[in-house]
Amino acid sequence: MPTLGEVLLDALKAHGAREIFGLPGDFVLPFCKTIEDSATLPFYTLSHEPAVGFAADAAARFHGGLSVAVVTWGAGAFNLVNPIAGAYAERVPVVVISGAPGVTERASGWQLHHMARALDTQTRIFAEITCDQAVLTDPRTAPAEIARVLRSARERSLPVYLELPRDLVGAAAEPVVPLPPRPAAPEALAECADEILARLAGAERPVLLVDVELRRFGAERAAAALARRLNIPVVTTFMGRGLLSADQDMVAGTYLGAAGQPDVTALVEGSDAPLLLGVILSDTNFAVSVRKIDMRRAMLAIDREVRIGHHVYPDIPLAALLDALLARAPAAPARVGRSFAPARYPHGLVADATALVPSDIACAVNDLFAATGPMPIAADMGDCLFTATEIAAAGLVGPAYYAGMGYGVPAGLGAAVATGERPLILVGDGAFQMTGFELGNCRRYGWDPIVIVFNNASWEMLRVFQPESRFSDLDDWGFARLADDLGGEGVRVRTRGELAAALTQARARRGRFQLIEAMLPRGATSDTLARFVAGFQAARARPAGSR
Ligand code: TPW
Ligand code: MG
Repeated sequence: MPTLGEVLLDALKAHGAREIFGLPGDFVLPFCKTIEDSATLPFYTLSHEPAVGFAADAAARFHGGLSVAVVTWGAGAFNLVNPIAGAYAERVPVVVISGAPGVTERASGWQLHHMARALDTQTRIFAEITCDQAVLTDPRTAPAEIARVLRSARERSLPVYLELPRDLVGAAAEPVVPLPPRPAAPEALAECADEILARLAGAERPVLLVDVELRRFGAERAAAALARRLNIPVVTTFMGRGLLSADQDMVAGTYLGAAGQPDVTALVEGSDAPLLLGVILSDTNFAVSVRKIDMRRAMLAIDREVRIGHHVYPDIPLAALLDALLARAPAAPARVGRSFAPARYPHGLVADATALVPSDIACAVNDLFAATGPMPIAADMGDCLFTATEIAAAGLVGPAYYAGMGYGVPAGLGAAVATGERPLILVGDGAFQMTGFELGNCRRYGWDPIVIVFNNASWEMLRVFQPESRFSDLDDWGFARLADDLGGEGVRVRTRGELAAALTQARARRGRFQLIEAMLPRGATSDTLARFVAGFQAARARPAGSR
């Protein structure tokens, strides 16, 4: 009979996990040995657990399935709380596997090292930020528990938690039998699809607003097909930026409310039938809007539910809904002619000696991609994320809703693993201070991302909201010079010409990470961030109730 460690790995793979990120410790050493010896899934170790969580999160986002974060109990797992909270908020199915004291140690009644308070403290904390959990203390029941937990992760596209006592890794266990997905009730699905199509057909200005759940459930092409069939424009949310990259002709842009392009904002806010597919109703997605969306007319599909007006259809998986809509949608376009212009992005950077501003970076990247093809992008929190919305859609991941700093660099490493392609990482100097050192792991694994550090020696995002505070001034750490010692190559650029040249050179050099440190003046923000701040302040200035 196989061991519990082995059947867990086989089950992860059978449920769509493709890789494991981790950081070993004694409570998880036996399982890490099984990971390595079995070679069921590739195993990448990083330097600090937050990076393990962010890398797994980004890998799951890019390949659209489960990813795995393996850590030791207590000191290791608690370091994973923030990335998993972010994954929960942004609906990413990361499987947390924590080693744990053995069942015999658990019974000893002693305080164990790494124990914060009680044996179950960690489990209870993770229960808040995962959708299903199991502590695998019995090899006989473990396979069924693993099956349930992994199905939950896939069905809800949320993180889950498994705790594996170290003395059970080698215990004999039956293979995990995957549970069948729970389907939608057919009549409810049919009624729901009919109601949506009737509302769309009766509307003058329908719009499809799409967000990350579409990618999580592999339903982007179906959404694009529906939009094409009905000739309805598609707008992505801020979170959903980069969705439908294979069907860009259908995408009118990114909805940023008052901070966005006015024609895109008008499409959404002026719609009399907005269909919101997988949309997280968050303040970054919506609060900057002046009028917001007319929610009485909106149809919202999220978390296996569809809300229309004042009623709810439960148990409607997003992919099943799209299939049902496509099966019923009229074959001929209801509207003739295109009523929207596809999104526009800045390009044609003048490569002269003018000092850089953030939007120049978007422009230079657009030029680079146009010349040499797109790259997957990982962006951190900060103005780099707003700048990323000015880059013509490639695959993009960023913490657009949870907004946690430190995501960008490790997420780029996860992107390298998940896509097999060379990623572009956009990160501010403040965020780079948090997790930039993870680039030191590139050489071991042969990753060679291009990293653009937006160095304004500042927490600029904080300064724009509270300009008087001196604590937002950071030191200039000279990141380009660090690159060599970490196994990469670095260059510092100050002008548009230097940036364009550095990007071309970075693209041509393979095998080592390429760090471009873009020196930006304090106080200079991207065009998008400037609009976001203006919209935010205008919303704040209005009396409550009129927002
Ligand atoms: C984990 C609060 C949001 S943005 C920001 C802070 C401190 C400054 C970012 O500085 P950076 O980028 O990276 O130099 P830029 O463009 O603003 O100059 N701790 C965490 N997450 C968040 N969001 C904060 C603090 C914050
Ligand atoms: Mg900064």
